Amino acid sequence: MRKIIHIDMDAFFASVEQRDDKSLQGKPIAVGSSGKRGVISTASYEARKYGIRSAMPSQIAIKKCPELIFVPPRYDVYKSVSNQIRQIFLEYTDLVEPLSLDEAYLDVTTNFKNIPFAIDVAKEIKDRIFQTTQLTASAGVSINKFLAKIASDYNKPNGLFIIGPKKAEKFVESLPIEKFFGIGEKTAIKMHQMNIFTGKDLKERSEEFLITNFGKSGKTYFLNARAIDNRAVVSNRQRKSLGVEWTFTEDVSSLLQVENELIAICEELANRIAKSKFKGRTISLKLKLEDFSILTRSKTLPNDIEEFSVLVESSKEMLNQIELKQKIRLIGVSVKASESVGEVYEVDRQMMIPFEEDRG
Ligand code: TTP
Ligand code: MG
Repeated sequence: MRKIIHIDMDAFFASVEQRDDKSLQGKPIAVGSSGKRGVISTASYEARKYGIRSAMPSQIAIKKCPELIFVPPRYDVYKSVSNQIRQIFLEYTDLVEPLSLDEAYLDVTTNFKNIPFAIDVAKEIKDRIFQTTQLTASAGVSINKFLAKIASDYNKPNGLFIIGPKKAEKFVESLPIEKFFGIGEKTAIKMHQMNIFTGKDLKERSEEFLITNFGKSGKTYFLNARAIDNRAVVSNRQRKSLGVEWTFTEDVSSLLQVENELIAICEELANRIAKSKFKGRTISLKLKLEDFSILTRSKTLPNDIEEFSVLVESSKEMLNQIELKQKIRLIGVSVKASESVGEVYEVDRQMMIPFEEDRG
């Protein structure tokens, strides 16, 4: 039986800002820009009471809470806090798998301090995080990643929740399917139409049924419904892809303007590929259209993609094959990793939304 902990900082960017500026404490704040195209990275718990959430357009947030205070992001500070908490994790185990700046799985089945109960490791880590950073984290403890992550979310903020081996199956039965790993909005709707609302409903369906209807994920749902998740905690994850994208200040229809931006994006991407020594052969072009729908095209080349000229050529070719019926809101190019290359995982997700905004 494994002992897995999932740690997730509370309202991470916002808590850092409130920590460093007393005048923001106890107030509804959002990290991001209030501009016309601004999107919120995260909101303080005070702001969440108004229904403000990550990824929400700032203009909508202001309508919900006119006194909302906007704070620009300071990634270097978040990154250094992220390093501080990572150092704490590494005092307990080598098996640390970061998912983003503020979140990680730890396998503490055996741990450097020989602490027998995982819940005690989690308590200690939470305390150490608070002493070191003056920030709170929530921790979930369980027998696998799937349940540990659900547990950390259970008593947020400053939560500590354990789903022990004996209670795991019952717990999963009562879980709404939206909480299952990999079940997003679309899949949830499909499941509801099949009268699947809880883990129990899911468990009553056969493996064949789930695979027929949900493909490979069906197998995962089948196992998870039985509280099984055999994924290992993997340290030093491989970076899966490297990409650059850009949101236009105004939606554009001019192909020339799109191509010019594509060139700038490929330049930036080529720089990043060179810096990180990233290796990949599959290049993808992504377009977000004015109705927010997303179009992607991919192409795999015979060799690792390094050069700017190759990036531009391939992405232009893909762009030209698309028949555009709408204006373009966002354009992005990314390269996917070749299977066998080892590259330390870096965190990009948080950077995405504000990054677009910074440039926009
Ligand atoms: P989360 O852990 O998802 O959120 P959170 O820490 O703000 O709040 P919670 O207490 O619910 O854990 O993400 C961590 C940080 O990543 C968050 O502070 C800001 C950033 N982020 C974005 O920039 N965009 C996003 O869409 C999300 C979800 C997070
Ligand atoms: Mg968090």
